[in-house]
Amino acid sequence: MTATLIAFGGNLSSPKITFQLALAMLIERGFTLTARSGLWKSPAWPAGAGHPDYLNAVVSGQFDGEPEHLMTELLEIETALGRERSTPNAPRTLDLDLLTFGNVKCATDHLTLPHPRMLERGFVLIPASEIDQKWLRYVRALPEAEVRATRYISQW
Ligand code: PH2
Ligand code: MG
Ligand code: MG
Repeated sequence: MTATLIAFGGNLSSPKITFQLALAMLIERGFTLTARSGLWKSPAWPAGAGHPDYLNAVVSGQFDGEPEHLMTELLEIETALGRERSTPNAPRTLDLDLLTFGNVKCATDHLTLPHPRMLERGFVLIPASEIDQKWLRYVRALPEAEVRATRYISQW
């Protein structure tokens, strides 16, 4: 079993319900949940495109298998829950990003670990820091306005 961190995001339909369904599907596929952040709301990044606000969350857990296998499961769950792929950063029902997988470092066409942009995004780092305080130092390095614009909503 390998410890792993997964980010959830969405800004179409009902992301809270979609996240609940996605987590249940992930558990059915062999993921063991150890902790989950609350639900956080933030403006769509990058600013100015006029896209709806996002809901985001991060979960940690254990997975028995290769990171590519987990990545395949994440992509299948996204598709099953209505994700359509159009242009980068287009609004989406569900985005499941593999952030870390044990100490694995890799960069292939399908998967880069750790996630290359995770240290730049408040909507990932703020929920992640609820689970593990080691991410707080990166939250402190974010622009203050970004932190203030990321609001706690509820458990889910
Ligand atoms: N995901 C994106 C693009 N922009 N903005 C926020 N606030 N949250 C996201 O999860 C997000 C985004 C593409 O994955
Ligand atoms: Mg993403
Ligand atoms: Mg993604």
